[in-house]
Amino acid sequence: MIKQLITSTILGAAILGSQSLLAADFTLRFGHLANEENIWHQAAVKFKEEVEANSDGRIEVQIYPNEQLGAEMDVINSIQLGTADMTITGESLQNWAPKAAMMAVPYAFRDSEHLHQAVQGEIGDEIEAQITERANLVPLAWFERGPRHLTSNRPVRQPADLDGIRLRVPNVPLFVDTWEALGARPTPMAFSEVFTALQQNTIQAQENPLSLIESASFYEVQDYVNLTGHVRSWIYVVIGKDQLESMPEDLQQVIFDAAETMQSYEAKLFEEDEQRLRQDLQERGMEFIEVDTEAFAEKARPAVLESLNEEQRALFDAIQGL
Ligand code: 2Q2
Repeated sequence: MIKQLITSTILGAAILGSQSLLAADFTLRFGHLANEENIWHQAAVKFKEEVEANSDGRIEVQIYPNEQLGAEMDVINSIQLGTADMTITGESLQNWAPKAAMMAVPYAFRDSEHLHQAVQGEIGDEIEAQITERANLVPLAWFERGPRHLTSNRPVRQPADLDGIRLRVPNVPLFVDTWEALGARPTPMAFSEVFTALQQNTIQAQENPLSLIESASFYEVQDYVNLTGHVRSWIYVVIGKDQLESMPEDLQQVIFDAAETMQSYEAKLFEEDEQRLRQDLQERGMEFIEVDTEAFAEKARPAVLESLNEEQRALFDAIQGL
């Protein structure tokens, strides 16, 4: 009898213990465009660890870097259809929610502090609300990004130096308008295609923060970082609204808490990264070019203003007033 009891207790414990090996109640498929080297990925891993530990394994997070789950626009569509759950996205959301254009308006933010004020105040709230309303996505965390710079194989100091250069931009209508006005030939393209397109000379330039220039190894196919600093921006980690709401409240709280931890973890990595990046890219052979940023801003400004619709213009003015 005693022996039987012990046996069944051991058996019971074994079954209970093995529960964590069984499928979780919820699986979150989290795809993003950066690779494993990038701090976005490291932040995503932090989120996964937190969620899995704090939900006692009831939620599993699967991370797919390098657009393995699809390009940015495709993953957004997949989340809306329910075949993916989370991603990292920003100004591309203007294709659904026009106010998301404010996340990356050329020459809109004076500095990092100005950007923080916008994101953390009413302007950020308004943008987030529209993203949820129009794209059915809930922003969970935001990351500041380094300024976007133009890379190329010839130095660009003045807008005239662009001289019709074929330039890849993300799927962001405002970027297309701006670069056309500056005298380049912008082409929207998914991030995962950029390296090969540069290598094959289908495009001759691209623009991104130093962080992605480094992690995507663009230094292998581009010689110059032209310090245009034309865009300051932030990005959101988003989850499908339906997916979030399908979870019981205690698990939703686990998600929110993990997102908060991820956000501060990423902010720390971002600070460290920004200090290291320029030197690293120089060591890898890239030359940094000082640019006549005034000339660029002046030439771009009318195109930027013209491409803003009424609601975007109102928000843009509010940002300028901060
Ligand atoms: O160049 C890229 O693809 C990124 O740096 C984009 O700016 C970013 O992914 C935006 O498309 C965000 O929505």
